[in-house]
Amino acid sequence: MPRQFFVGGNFKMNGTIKSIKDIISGLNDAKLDGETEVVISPPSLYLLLARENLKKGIEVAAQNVFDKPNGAFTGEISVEQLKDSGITWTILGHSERRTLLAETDDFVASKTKVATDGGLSVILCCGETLEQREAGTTTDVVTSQLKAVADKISDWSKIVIAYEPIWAIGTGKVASTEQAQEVHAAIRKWLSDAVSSDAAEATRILYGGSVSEKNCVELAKQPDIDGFLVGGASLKPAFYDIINAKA
Ligand code: G2H
Repeated sequence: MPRQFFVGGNFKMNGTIKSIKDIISGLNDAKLDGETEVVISPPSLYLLLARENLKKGIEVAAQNVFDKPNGAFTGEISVEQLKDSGITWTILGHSERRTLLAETDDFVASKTKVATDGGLSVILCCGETLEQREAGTTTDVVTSQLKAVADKISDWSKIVIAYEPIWAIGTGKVASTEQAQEVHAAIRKWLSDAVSSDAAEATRILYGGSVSEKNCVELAKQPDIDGFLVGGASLKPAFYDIINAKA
């Protein structure tokens, strides 16, 4: 079965009630490729607003979830609360959280397990720094981030992997199509070796890092690139072109 093209919009810590409503009404009215699965991820404060205003068929993702059930965890949001609000996805392991908030591979894996066990789908991010790329350790870094998850879960059917080289995030420096395809193929091979050939065949692997309406079409032609996780461009009408990259 061919893998369905997937485009996620990671708004990060951007937006206001007005600007998010504007983005949503733009998406509701835009002519979007019906073959592409689309998920948007506003800041947690605006998740419900997004869900209530967005048309059916486009899903909403949190940018994080905690790995414990409801309780005394100030500032956190649970899987149960997301599901109660109609939020069906969460991003986990974004490099901004790994770096700025010191999230470890193990913590990301624990959250991924609790999220998928609880019925959420997960956009699981991985990626290397410029130093790691220059040292030739990209595949080792990325696969060890993923191995931490494989050590805790065996069912990858609710996971979409997002490969996001840290040096390409928000910098305007997109990975070349060859660089991206090479890592995506390595991730797929790792899935085949470490999880199963079925998981390797079925799991979507997205590219993220300065994706724009200008570079998306070439990237989308690569055999192991199954979509994008889009940051800055997801706040603009360019997002429609990225959703339609395969059309
Ligand atoms: C990478 C990406 C979205 P941007 O973080 O997750 O952001 O497209 O702004 O580089």
